[in-house]
Amino acid sequence: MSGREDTDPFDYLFKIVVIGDSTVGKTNLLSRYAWNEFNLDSRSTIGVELATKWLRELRSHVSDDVIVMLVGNKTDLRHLREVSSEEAAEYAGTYDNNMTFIETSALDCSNVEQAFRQCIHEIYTKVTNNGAVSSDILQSSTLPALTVQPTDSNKKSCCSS
Ligand SMILES: Nc1nc2c(ncn2[C@@H]2O[C@H](COP(=O)(O)OP(=O)(O)OP(=O)(O)O)[C@@H](O)[C@H]2O)c(=O)[nH]1
Ligand SMILES: [Mg+2]
Repeated sequence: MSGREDTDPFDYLFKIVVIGDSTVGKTNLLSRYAWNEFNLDSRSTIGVELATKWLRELRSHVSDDVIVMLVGNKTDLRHLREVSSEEAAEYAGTYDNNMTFIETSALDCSNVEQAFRQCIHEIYTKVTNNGAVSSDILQSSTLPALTVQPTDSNKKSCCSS
């Protein structure tokens, strides 16, 4: 794109905020996606605390444009499941909530890459549909393929040795 600095490798910069109750696996989801790392004994993150009624809080503080995805983590702990996939999907899909739903395991890598890719893709689609891209992209009949660069160029693929 014209005017872009040679040193800037990005066309877009999207911010993803991971919120939820303590110990649900937010830090490990991020570290699994970004560095393919998992920590069985991770320390609690000291920072933003949005655990209580987080969805209502989130909706009241952000614009309607924000993409929200409901992630059910720790699917590897099958025997401890408390909410069925169907129940969660139904909750996510209600008109008021209007969220994509996905289940993941940061431990065994299930759907981690897919969750972030889907989220990024939804943001990208929304941004481009809102006309926030240059007209040369909008004028093409098909949008260019979306390439998601890993945070770390040395990142291994999920669960590879
Ligand atoms: N079995 C299993 N354990 C997980 C998974 N994800 C995280 N854990 C474990 O759950 C615990 C908490 O994980 P964290 O990623 O620190 O949780 P968090 O949501 O960041 O917690 P806070 O920082 O306190 O809000 C750690 O012992 C992790 O090893 C998962 O997918 N499966
Ligand atoms: Mg954390």
